[in-house]
Amino acid sequence: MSALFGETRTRVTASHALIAADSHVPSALPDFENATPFFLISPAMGAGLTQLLIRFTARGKARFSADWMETVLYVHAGSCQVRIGQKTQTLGVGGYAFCPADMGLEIFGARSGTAVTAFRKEFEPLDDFKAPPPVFGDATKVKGKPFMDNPRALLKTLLPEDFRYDLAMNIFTYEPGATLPFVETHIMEHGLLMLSGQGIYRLDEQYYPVHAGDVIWMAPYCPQWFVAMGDTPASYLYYKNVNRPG
Ligand code: UGY
Ligand code: MN
Repeated sequence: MSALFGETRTRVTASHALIAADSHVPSALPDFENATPFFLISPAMGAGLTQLLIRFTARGKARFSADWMETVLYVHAGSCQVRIGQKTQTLGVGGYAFCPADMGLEIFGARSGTAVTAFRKEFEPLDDFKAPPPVFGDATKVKGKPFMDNPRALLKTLLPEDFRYDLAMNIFTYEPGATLPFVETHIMEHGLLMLSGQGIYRLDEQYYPVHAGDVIWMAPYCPQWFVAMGDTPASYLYYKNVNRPG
């Protein structure tokens, strides 16, 4: 969108935000080399998570040290290597990884043009459950399941459905015209990246045109609904906090 008259689709409210690519502003971090972080969702706006886009140039690397934060990341362009503890894996487009709290995470050997989205939150232990182990995966190999019996709205659940994990990362893909079946209003929070296609997102009382590259934050209890539009399927990656009492 032209900024000639200060226009953008970006909106930030107390219950939700739409961050369009034309309003991204880079940060810099000491453990990032040939890698630029963009903090698109963070506690600074009232969110319980941080959603970070990392753009790499050749041989880019980024490191998060071991602390109370856990990280789940998804590669949406290019390729890189990811090390968690003793394990290293090469991730291409669709590759993902979960790094538990108290473990360090390194991304290195990135190709120029690599883009990674990372969701980070403070880990919430649960009663007698042990800490969750690291995960590496490839979303292109995960089968989508019809959401509420609709084969035109497919949901891929990327992390194990296991009470040790207090977050989920999923991919929702809608055929043109398919919708979220009702206006969801729930205690869980979302961070979201539109991966492809376009549609209309209802957030609270507003209806927003959205397309690939847009980022959305939905606070707990933000009413939400989506319809895919256009000639191609619309797909989004999203984070959700799960498996813990409110
Ligand atoms: O998992 C979810 O809450 C999902 N159905 N929400 C959403 O797509 N906005
Ligand atoms: Mn939801």
